[in-house]
Amino acid sequence: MRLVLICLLILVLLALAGYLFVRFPGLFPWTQQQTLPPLKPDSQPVPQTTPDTKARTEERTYEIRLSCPDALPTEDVVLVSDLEKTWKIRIDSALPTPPDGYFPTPQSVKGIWKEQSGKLDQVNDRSAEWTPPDKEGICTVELEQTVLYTPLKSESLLNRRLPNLLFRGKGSIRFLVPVHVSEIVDGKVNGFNVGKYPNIYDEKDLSEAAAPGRIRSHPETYLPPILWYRIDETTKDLVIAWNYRLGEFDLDPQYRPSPYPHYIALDPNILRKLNDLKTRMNADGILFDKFDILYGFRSPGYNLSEFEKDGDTSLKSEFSLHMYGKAADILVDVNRDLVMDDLNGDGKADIQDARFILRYVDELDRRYLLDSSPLVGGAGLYPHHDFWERGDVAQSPYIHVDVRGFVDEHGKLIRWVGKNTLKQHQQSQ
Ligand SMILES: [Ca+2]
Ligand SMILES: [Ca+2]
Repeated sequence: MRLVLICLLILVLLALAGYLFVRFPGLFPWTQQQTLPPLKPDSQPVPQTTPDTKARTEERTYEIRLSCPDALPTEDVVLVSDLEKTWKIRIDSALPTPPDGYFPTPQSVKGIWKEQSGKLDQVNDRSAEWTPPDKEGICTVELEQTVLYTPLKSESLLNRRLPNLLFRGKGSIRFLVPVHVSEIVDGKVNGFNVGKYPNIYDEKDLSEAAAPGRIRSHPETYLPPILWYRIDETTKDLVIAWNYRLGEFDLDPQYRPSPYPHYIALDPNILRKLNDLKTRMNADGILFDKFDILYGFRSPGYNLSEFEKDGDTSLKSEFSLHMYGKAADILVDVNRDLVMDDLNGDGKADIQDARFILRYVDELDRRYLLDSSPLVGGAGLYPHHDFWERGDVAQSPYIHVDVRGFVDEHGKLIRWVGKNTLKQHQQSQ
């Protein structure tokens, strides 16, 4: 009986101790470390199906390449050749790719387009449309984009704690906006003398032309240019198409000094034609990077004054297509001695080397004619240029090409051989 009472007392004490332990654990501090171990926060793998907002996010950068599919190809600046047009901009580069262990498609792609000037409309995350401003200059359009990748579910189950990956990308494209003809007042724009274009509807002006009938039949070719590109220290070296720089189409300031800014007209088709010609010649193994341009644009202010000053020896004509930005006098000069290279391999650099290029121009122009392309044009062979104002610079044979857009009244390509001006010049000394 006494033993039973002792057992009952022990049971009551144990029950009381159990009650106190559950109800007031603080009374048993020596037991807490064992009974309440701290939980490790990452001890339980959490399967992911959507971006884990609690997961660590690692940031990376990448580069975006933008291009304008309607423009001349260049890595540098887009030559805006139409102020009314809306220019499409697209992303040429692919989205960044994540390393192994991530969903192959991003969880989100967000883009913000920004324009310095002009009007910009975002079409979607991959493209936008830009309309030029009224003001000339270089305008930059930028795209900032973020691309979020999340780890694959299996990676989490394997207890590999991969972070979310957030790629930040940046890209930009520049446009060279020309000034409109309406800014030319009294033949001048920002101090630069453009001069006065001959009037194609004036019989007196037409009477000076070598072939007035052709001008009457194709007035659109001889209307004063609408757009004018500013050339100064910041724009002269801009690559506007393939490897051609804007300043190459300007008069050489070394020999014709006049302070910047200069302004030139430039038909993008003359650049396309030079590139077609170069590509065709390269295909035949005649390797060079680009043509050297003796003359690109010549303002009427310069061209007509030279014509009037020295009409007998000058090669400049009253309705020269150089005044319309539709012509270029070119040579191939890989060895950089300012003289046409010996392209036909006969050991001499003379008019035969210019004729060698002309055969390719003939082939191109016949193709353009079949395609009714506006790139069809005239071409002339010259044994020497007429840069008397250039002092002792070496003389070179060269070829004139243009994109007048028509052939003669008999349907034949317009071709001519220039005067041997060096001889005439020397005789006149
Ligand atoms: Ca040479
Ligand atoms: Ca030769």
